[in-house]
Amino acid sequence: MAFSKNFLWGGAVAANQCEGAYLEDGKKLSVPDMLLGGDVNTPRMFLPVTDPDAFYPSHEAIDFYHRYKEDIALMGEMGFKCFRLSINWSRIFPNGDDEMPNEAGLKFYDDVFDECKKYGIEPLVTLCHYEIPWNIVTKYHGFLSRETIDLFVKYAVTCFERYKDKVKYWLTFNEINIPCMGMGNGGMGALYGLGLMEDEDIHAANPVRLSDLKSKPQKIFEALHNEFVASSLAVQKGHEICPDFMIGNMIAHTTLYPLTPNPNDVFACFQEDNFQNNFCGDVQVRGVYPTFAYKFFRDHGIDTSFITEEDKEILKKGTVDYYTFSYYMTNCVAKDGQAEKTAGNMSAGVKNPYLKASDWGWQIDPLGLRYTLNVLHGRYPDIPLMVVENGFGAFDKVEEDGSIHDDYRIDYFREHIRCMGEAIEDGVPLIGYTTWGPIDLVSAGTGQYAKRYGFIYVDRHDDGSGDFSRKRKDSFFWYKKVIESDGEDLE
Ligand code: BGP
Repeated sequence: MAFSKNFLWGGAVAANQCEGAYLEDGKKLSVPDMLLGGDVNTPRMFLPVTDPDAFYPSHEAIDFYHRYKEDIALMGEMGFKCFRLSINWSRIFPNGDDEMPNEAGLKFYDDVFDECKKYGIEPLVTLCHYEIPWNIVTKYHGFLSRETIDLFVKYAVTCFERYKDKVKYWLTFNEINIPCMGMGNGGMGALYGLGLMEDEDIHAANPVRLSDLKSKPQKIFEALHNEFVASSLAVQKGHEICPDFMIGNMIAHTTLYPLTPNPNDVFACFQEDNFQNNFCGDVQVRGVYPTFAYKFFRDHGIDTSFITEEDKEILKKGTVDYYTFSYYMTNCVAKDGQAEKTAGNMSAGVKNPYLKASDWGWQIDPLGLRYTLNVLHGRYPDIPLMVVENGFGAFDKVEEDGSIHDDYRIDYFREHIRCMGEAIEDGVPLIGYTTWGPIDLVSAGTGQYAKRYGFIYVDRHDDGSGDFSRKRKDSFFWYKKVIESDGEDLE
């Protein structure tokens, strides 16, 4: 049997994409609350002030805040061993820099973790899944300010102390490498990941497309450095509070292949892969900046005096206990910029002629997951790995009798799980798998509800209609069987 009895099977969500209740019980605005919905052809827009007439998908999301009991019961019914969720920073410190935490926010997550426990579900908690309080963006320019390091560490310590008896598995920042997508050209990655915007965008008179935000690379890499330091300090504090904590990093891993065997393509791919996929992991797992990062900074005229000797010590002492990543697709890289492009998670890539893609242009590559797991184990041989996001965004159709036949989703998962099992047989220490969006939720990239990932359907639509009721899709019963059989029964 490839999968052990204690393999962590489950699903993953983010607070801002499922909770809603965006100003309830003391919570204040955070980054995603400022974003409108788009679709595959329409980018999400940012509005500096809340427009009462506009539709903001995260404001109500799927109303998990009021329905978590029903949702966790459904996950329990599927046999989940693990539920990855994030704490919304602005529920705990509504402005990010408040003196005292907000008790109502702390209590909400106590209740959620207690509910998980009822079903024997282990929570896996991301401290920051794009949920930087809006006040930190406007007052501190996100992680560009070193003060934000202290604010994050105070928030992390508050959570560690409060939940130390309920939560063992933690992640510091979701997809910390997204500012490196597109070689650090700003935009969505800088805002989501670092809370970083230029003043002219923060105070823009008209809506701004996320793809048009223009943070400068010098600021992006300085802010990213501060985030590494914040993450490492949180790891150290967490271990002081509870030596048993498992605290990990989280990387958006879009695995890259050279488009052709032309050495120019191979080397371009090597460089992009290093920068996009390996740079942040190396800092967080090995505790040092890789040499290729310094070369990149030199080539791009980035002054690295922000990497102080004292910070280097912090990075060395605060390395992570396990490496986690999201895996949705692979893309190609070509030296020649004319090659045909395809869409991707936060960044576009070059189309692979051998792969099919989802309706959003994300290429489907199960074997790529086996390859990725082996490559990562080779790079970080001393720590376990976990796939904390993988899934298939698709349009679902509800039949007249209420059933939802999502065999395309089952096919996607079946092949990815098969390849994970093979990777375990290859010798990869994989400890768990949480699918993205076990329940339909708001898409981070497009803000859509119509891009559905769930085993559980939610009656909520892009025009704001729907009664939020939940339904089991065919994939619900299939995944239950997979978990019950420890990954043996994939039919
Ligand atoms: C990852 C994010 C998630 C999630 C997922 C799917 O990048 O960590 O928050 O949303 O991608 O992407 P999307 O929602 O754009 O389909």
